[in-house]
Amino acid sequence: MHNLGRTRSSQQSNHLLLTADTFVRTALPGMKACSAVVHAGPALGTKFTEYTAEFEAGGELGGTSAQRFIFVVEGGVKLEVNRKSKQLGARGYAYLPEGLHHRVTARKASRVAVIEKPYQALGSVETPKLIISNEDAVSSHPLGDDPSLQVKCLLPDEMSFDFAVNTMVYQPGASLSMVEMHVMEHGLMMLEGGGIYRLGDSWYPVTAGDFIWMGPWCPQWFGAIGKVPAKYLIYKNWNRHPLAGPQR
Ligand code: UGY
Ligand code: MN
Repeated sequence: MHNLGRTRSSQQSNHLLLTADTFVRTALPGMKACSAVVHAGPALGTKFTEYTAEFEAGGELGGTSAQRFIFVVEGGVKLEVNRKSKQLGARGYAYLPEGLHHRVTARKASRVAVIEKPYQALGSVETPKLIISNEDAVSSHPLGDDPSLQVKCLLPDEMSFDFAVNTMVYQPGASLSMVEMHVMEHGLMMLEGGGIYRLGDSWYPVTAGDFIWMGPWCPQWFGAIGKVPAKYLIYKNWNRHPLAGPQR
């Protein structure tokens, strides 16, 4: 049925909500049998890029000059790096340092969240190394003292990393304990369930498949609604002084 121009998607100066009905697919250089739904990038004012790579069977991701983080949302991919080959199933992820040549291919139709960011070096601190893992292998901790809101940090707590990627799982009825306002920006992919996201001065119903960008100091709060837990994958810039930059 025609929706007469209505959508939950919304673009505002300090946040963006993109719902699947408004996704537009595009090819990025080097992609084969694969397309990208670009959710956020410098054209929006961000310091990172995030997109969903949608692979057909036999598809391949293109290259990047930046550091890259991939998270398998659905299906599975083969990662070839350092003359080794590794299969990443659902919830498998990898951190690929800037300049490390690699190939990502899919034998079956798959969806992968891809985050890319030019690396911001930190004096003499050594640059981060390759990581290949699965979210299932990471232990969770409660946010604050609320056991109904569990966080998994997918990257190590080390200053060498200039960004963080976490998953957050809210039991039905759980919420952030405060309206957060902070210098970091976020890229957020709703993976399961849903609820209400406060972004700036608006409250949005959100559900699995949605993407949200939150700019620096964007007021943000989430409460999970429904009978199943709500889960999202969330990026933030991290570990760098606010005066650091430009990145290149
Ligand atoms: O890490 C965070 O800043 C996180 N608590 N923000 C969010 O969930 N909107
Ligand atoms: Mn936050």
